[in-house]
Amino acid sequence: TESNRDVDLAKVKSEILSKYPTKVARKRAKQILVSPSGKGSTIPEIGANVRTVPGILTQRGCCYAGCKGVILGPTRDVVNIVHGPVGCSFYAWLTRRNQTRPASKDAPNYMTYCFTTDMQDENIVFGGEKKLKQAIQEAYDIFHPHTISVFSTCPVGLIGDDIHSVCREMKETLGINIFGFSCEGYKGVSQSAGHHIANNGIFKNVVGLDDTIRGGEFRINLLGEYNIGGDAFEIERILDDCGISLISTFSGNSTMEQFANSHTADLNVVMCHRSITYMAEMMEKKYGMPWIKINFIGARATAQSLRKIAQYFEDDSLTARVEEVIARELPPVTEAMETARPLCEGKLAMLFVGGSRAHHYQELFNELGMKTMAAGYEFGHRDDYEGRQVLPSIKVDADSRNIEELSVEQDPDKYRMRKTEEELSATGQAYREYDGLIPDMKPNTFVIDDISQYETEKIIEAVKPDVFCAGIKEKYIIQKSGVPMKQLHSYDYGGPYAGFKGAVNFYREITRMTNSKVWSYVKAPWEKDPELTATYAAG
Ligand code: CFM
Ligand code: HCA
Repeated sequence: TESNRDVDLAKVKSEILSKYPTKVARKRAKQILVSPSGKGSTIPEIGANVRTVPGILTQRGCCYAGCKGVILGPTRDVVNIVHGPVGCSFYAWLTRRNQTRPASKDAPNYMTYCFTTDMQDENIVFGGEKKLKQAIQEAYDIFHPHTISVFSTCPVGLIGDDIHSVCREMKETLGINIFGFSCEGYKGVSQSAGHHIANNGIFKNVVGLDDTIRGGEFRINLLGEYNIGGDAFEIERILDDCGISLISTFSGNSTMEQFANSHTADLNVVMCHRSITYMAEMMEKKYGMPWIKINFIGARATAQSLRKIAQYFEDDSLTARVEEVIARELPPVTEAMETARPLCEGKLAMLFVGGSRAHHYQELFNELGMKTMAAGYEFGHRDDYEGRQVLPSIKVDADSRNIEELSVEQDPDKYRMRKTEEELSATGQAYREYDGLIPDMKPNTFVIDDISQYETEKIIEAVKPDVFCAGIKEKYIIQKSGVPMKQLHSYDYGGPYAGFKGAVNFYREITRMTNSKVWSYVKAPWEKDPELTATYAAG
């Protein structure tokens, strides 16, 4: 079956909703938007960051996944102990493809290990604090790490173990940095709560502990880049070529030492707004460090982001160097784009991923001339969808910035980080960023929050996209319906897809997938099984 771009999406929506109980339908109606295009005041509201109705098969994960797996997962020199049943820890063992490159052969890298207290029934009844203490001691005796962190999973919250007092006690006893995260899986409605807990914990316990990473003229932190499939390596390469010093990345290819020094940078650049803007805002408030939003997914977006960083520093030599790098990097990317485009142009994509990629990856599909027919986040908040106004930052003299602790109140003018609206219009720089998924959608498209398996199948049936992007739980049902499926979480063992080289990899991958004939031989369950079709029709 051919893809169908002219399908009546409002009808598809009402068909989907008609199968739900009234209350569920009312809730889902707010989370499914048809043709949400339009900028400025016409941006529609979306229901987001709300509880999934029990019984619906969601793509979402839990708070613990967001804290331990996502934010702390890519940091190699911390022993992450999961306090909970072994299954919780095993779940998070190398399932996210965050790569790492230790500085030397002897530098610590605990990422390949899986540490857990392995709580048993007996610990649930009598408490697990002793066991946690023992686990910390054992990890210390075997590995001698400089940092240990502890993550609570659901049962710990239910029985009330005080992991923080255990951490404090062991920190005192062992003389190393030990801290805990109360990131029980059930907290919040998705991974998102875990991001927030992780940000707060790193900020409180690590950021600002050290200031020995020196040197570099243009010092930045890259926030919200997790080195999936080696993305951070490509971005590191580009920044290095531009002469921009990366003090720390939160948290792709990272170390605790980098976090500890991150407050000494001049600027925070934020890539995944969903998971890490908390950190940018806390650093702005406490250390007076401005932040800007960037995106290294897509060749044009990468070039634009580099220019935005250079613009912030207002330095001619940096600007020249950035332009040199762009001029050198773009031609081979453009060539690859031009080769891929005739094979991809006009095809349809659907993207349902986490909290920022369903938006960022549309850049790459645009470059291929493909239309994103439907997109949505698992756990994005309204600002990720609708966008929020971000005023450009003004340069702050790093020397006048008190990196110990800035009191914003003391001298608001000196430490003001963002231009006011009056200043913007005075400079003619009346540019306000309005960044969000909905403003970028084309007419006759869907935006769907927390899409379910049932909705996924119905939309595939109606539209038959040329490629569907999501995660491992969705992969095989999508392929069984005869649609090529690209994982945008793990990249299916491919990547990197960020930066210039990443764009070329992505063009090739999507060209290969959308031009393969094998998918036309697969019959969807509803195509080959009349009984199933009848069951569906009967609802
Ligand atoms: Fe940010 Fe991420 Fe994402 Fe995310 Fe994630 Fe991820 Fe994702 Mo999976 S931090 S919101 S919680 S970009 S793990 S690297 S791929 S769902 S879209
Ligand atoms: C997570 C991590 C995840 C899962 C990906 C997937 C990732 O949310 O726990 O479902 O394929 O990127 O690894 O988002």
